[in-house]
Amino acid sequence: MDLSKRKFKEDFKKMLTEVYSMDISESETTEQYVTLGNLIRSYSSKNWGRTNQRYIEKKKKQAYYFSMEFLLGRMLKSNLLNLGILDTVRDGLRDLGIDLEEIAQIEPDPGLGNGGLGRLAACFIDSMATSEIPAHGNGIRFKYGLFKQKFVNGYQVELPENWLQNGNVWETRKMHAAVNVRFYGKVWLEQTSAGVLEPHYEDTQEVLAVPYDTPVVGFNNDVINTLRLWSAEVPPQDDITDYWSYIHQRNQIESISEVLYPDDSNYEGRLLRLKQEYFFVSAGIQSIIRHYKKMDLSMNHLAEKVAIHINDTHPALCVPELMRILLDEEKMDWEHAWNVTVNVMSYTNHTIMSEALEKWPIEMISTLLPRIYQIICEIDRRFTMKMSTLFEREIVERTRIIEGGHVKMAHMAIIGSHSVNGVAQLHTTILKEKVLHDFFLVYPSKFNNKTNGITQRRWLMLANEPLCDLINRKIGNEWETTPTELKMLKAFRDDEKTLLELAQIKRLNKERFAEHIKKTMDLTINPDAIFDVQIKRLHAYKRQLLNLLHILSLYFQLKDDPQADIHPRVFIFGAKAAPSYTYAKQIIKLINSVADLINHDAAIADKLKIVFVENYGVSLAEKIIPAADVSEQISLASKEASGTSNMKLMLNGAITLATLDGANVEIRDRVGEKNIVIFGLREDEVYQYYHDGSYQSRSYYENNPVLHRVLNGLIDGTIPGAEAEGRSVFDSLVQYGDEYFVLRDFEAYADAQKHIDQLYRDTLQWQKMALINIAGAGVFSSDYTVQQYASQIWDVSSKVRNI
Ligand code: 26W
Repeated sequence: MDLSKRKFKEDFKKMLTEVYSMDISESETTEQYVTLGNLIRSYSSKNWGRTNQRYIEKKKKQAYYFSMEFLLGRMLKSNLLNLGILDTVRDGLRDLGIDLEEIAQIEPDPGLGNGGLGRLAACFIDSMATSEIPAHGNGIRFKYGLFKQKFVNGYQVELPENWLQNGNVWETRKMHAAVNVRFYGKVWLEQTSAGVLEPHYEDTQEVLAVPYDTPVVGFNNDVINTLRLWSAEVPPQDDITDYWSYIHQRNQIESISEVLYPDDSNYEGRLLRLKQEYFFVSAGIQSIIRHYKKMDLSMNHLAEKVAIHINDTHPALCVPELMRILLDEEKMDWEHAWNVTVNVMSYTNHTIMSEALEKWPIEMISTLLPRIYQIICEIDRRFTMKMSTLFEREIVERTRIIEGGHVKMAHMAIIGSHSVNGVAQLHTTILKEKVLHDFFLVYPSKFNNKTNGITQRRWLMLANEPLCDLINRKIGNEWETTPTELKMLKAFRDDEKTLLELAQIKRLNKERFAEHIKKTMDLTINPDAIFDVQIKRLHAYKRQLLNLLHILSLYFQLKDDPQADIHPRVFIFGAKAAPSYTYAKQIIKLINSVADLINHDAAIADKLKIVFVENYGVSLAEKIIPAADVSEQISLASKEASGTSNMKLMLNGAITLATLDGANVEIRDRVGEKNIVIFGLREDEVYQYYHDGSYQSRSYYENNPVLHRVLNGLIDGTIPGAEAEGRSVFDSLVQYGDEYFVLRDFEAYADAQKHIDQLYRDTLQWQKMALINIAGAGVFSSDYTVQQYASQIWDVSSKVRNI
């Protein structure tokens, strides 16, 4: 948008007076933040209305991305950037004696997600608006986001994350768009005079779903889409007969949108979680149908105007809910309704971990959602009947929805969608050949791959301005809208001046991060050391333990030989563990205890340091990633569906140290063997071990002297304060089979780390690798990913840019 500095300053002062009746000199950062937020909203409101108007006038097909999680991060600067007024506002504020950075830090970081899946949804909505795709997000407005993590004596402690405490400048409550969601009760079907079956309900509990809309600003294009998040409230009541029971009922209803479940990849069959899932699915679909009706088209054409995306299985109830509306409210017959539903729905799988697969006890679903359960039964009956004529019994039994007393959500999502995709090539192959092989036999053409991506706006333009400036000086800024143009950087691969500039920028970012660590943790780290980063949820399959065992081996090496030729390293961890995941919490404690030991060992000085940042999330990621030299992507091959921190780190010039898992495979293909360090078991070798059951972890403990010493270190008192955790981890690795092949991959990992150490010593060579990584990162822009969803799955328009 066009905005002069002069106009901005006037607007800002005026808004400050309007909102707070204040003068700049009296205002504090909080007031300045709210004022700026309001101003940005007023700047975008015209285009927000216009975008919606355009979609309606042109009767555009629109896509709705249903996701339990949107891990947005702070929005102030990203809105300014996308509106094209970041520099103007920064300058204008400076004139007024205000530091934009300081204001930006005041914003609470809305942590409405657990990890990769939620952050992907946030990158997607940014890219959808930027790619001019008519698509919106639909989710839950959790009052409390993912817990705040504190370390107390090295242990993770969870505190509530009350992100709405001081209000939220970005959202608008839309009372007129509220809908009712029905739970519990009895339902029966009665034939009408016209001969159609009509459901009748008794004793239901009605919940009012109130939408809060947030604008999703496209980058320099006047497009503003919508993120609609639902909040649960008590429907208005004329007469309250029993006050106390009303209060009780209100608490029960409001608890639906109270808190995000802090588990990723470990499903918990709690009733409240099922309520959350149906709540935002039903509210979202009702509001889509309401909107569709304004176009005055027959329900038979719904799939020509609406696409609904099911982000993992959490919103899989979309399938029976749309069926319910088409059958019960729109009086369609089953075949037509089913046809429309399948054409509207598409589904993404984000994990192969079997413990993450949601399945709900029949009893629970049939009590909470009696009508939905009837419909699920009918979908299941028709599926098994039809498939029995085409496939052997075992296949039908293994693919049906209702089985073993449970409703299997992934099966429902697959059967009810026209498209099923994985999130990296390897992941999709594993789905087709292993995890969902039966479904692949039944529906081969539904399966496709859409490799994940990240938004270069947040993860480069905002997080790493110095690097961004360098890139723009070298190749111009076309890459901002056509990220593959970053490949032009390759022309500078042998340009010493450019490589040294790159080194200087990394150094600057490392200094800044070091300052932050000094301030927040009172820990001194040396910017000349290699900054080695592993940031992701704590999970056994991601193998933070492998990293830790290697650190211990370096520690012992230095204790034995203080002159050992090891380049100084700072190992940086950021990770939250699910509160109920005991093993993951033990690993956190262990890392913290080893950090205590090493960081305070005067003999080690600054050769080794461990920084485990508290409360890792989007805002911390923005600080860590630009400062990273090494990107740890060391999950057991076959287990990480894609990974996305691998892409963010690569884009910021870190060198990837990885197994051939998830999208690491595609990163290797992009940059070539020489510009990435690969180690460890391959996916087929892992499956071979599963097949022949021949892995003996104990033999690695017994036969590798380095590993032997490191593992003994866990149980011989070397690590003060973590005796119980050391024992538990030791046992899991040595006695109980080492489920994720940590010991099997240890030697290869240690060798790979040695290789990194050697490579880093040659600055020019290292920066050349970094440059090739940045140059190759463009294909992993979520702009391309969503453009492929738009054209290949949703069939909605987009501004396609060539890869
Ligand atoms: C408790 C239920 C549950 C189950 C699974 C909650 C959350 C999940 C998610 C699917 C876990 C998740 O975030 N998966 C990650 O998705 C990313 C985006 O596709 C991938 O990059 C990661 O590899 C994958 O672990």
